[in-house]
Amino acid sequence: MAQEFTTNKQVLKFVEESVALCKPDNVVWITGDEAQYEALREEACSTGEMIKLNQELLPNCYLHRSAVNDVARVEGRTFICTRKEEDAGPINNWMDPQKAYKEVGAIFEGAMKGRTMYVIPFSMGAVGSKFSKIGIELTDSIYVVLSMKIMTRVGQNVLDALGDSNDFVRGLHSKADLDAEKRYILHFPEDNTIWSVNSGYGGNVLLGKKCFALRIASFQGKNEGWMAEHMLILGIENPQGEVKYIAAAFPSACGKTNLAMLIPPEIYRNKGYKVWCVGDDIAWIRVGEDGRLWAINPENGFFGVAPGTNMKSNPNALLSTKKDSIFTNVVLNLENNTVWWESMDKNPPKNALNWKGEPWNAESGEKGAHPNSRFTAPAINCPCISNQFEAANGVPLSAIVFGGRRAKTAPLVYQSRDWNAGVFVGSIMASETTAAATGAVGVVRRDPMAMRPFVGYNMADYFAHWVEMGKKITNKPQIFNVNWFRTDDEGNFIWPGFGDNLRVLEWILKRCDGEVDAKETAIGYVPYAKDINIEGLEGITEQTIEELTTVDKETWTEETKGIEEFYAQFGDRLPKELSENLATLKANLNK
Ligand code: OXD
Ligand code: MN
Repeated sequence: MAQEFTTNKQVLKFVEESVALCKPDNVVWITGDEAQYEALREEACSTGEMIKLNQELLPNCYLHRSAVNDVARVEGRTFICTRKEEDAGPINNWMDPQKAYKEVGAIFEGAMKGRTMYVIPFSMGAVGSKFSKIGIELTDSIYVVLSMKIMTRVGQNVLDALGDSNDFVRGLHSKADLDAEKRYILHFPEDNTIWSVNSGYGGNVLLGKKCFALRIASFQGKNEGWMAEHMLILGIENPQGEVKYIAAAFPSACGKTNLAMLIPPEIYRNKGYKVWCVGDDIAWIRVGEDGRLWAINPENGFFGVAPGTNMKSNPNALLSTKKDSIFTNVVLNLENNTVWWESMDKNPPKNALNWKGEPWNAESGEKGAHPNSRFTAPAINCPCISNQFEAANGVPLSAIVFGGRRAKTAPLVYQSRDWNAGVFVGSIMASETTAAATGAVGVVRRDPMAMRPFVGYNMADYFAHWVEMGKKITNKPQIFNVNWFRTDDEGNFIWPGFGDNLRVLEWILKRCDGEVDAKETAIGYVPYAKDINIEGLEGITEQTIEELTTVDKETWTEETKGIEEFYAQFGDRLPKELSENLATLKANLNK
């Protein structure tokens, strides 16, 4: 009986209506009880949905393979269903909500026949914190249940915290037939509702993540005066033991997880610097009573890109996956029943299955793991998880950082002149596309605040919301842009990246504290080469830093044309603060 879990009429109604639509054979409420999870793991292993890995080397870890046509977010099939099309804006796909409920409802009709519907009550943010939000996801996938357990806080205590309130997001997911032609990821921000059908890929089906914590939450944030951003949050502890926090937005698969968990270079470690990870993907940000911005990570785990994660690039992430984790679309090492992916180490297994489950050998020259293969790991496993990870009010932000993957244009780092100039900097972000979404890889596209695929309403209004927020923050963080990906004429990255990015973050914090001067350029302030600490860094000289921080007028003049084109789509809805900043940039470039 559902009433044993909650008497919340709205929750019961949502479940009943969804049962009537999807017609599952059974309904199971997820209580957070370990015995229930264990039974589900066993069931998933018995059907082949998951594979139990070596329990000595990887306790409580499992491998899952998605359908081969279902390996990434599908932006082309992701819709914002607002009553008015203009409220979804020119960047989002839009569908009329009535049409969406009807047409996609027909796909959900009877989709769970012969299956079980799982009811997952989950909290984004610590259960009961006033900054947290609750959702109920209904799904026919055990993989989703077990992944949601890692990525969010799940269970009876969430229903108890919700009580009789109607303030929860309704998420309905069915794998249906995994038919790519009938795959839809629909958001109804005006109804607090998400529908996802015909996919089993995490980014499309773990509804707490992109769908709720970014698309629906960004809409809620606009209405309620806060912000939901595609940002990592990290704390930098100096040798005196003071911790300062930075939130940073990068497009998908551009190294947010690596930056969030970075290991300081040796000379910093020796001095006593430490880096603490609060979150690697999403930040919910509010203005605190002290007029500063405070951020929480609403998630409970990491859904990280596996290839490229290794003991050099990100030991903390790799160590986070050593227990209680789920791997998706990686190589299965048949020699010891563990997992492997490209560049995990230099020893690909000889006897192995690739991400599709086919016999595979590295000598074939083909990749064994899918480029967007993932690990889903509990945040508490991370050796550098911040002691503020659960803090109900979050952490205060000293700086906001934007960054993209740009071979030329953007310098290693620059600081915006003020808040609105910072909003402009975020709005003009561009990056080369990656495998995290379906489509061509390596194409430069505008990805404002790294939120292009994730703003749940008109992006022009989202920019306006940033400008509005600026008026409420009396103690503003400074805003910066970084680019770790500048290349030389041979296409090699110039900046070493990874742990050495701390050298740039150190400059950023010094700027926040007014400890160093900077050079004014057309786009903002760049460092004097001497102020980036290159001690102990092989092959990098002050001259290299000079090169990395140049602002080339010609390239930037070209860039302004792209910005103008991008802005033109928003017409009159574009906030004047942004057109003014574009005009300033053009004037600066003409000086
Ligand atoms: C992610 C993404 O999975 O941005 O975090 O695609
Ligand atoms: Mn992301």
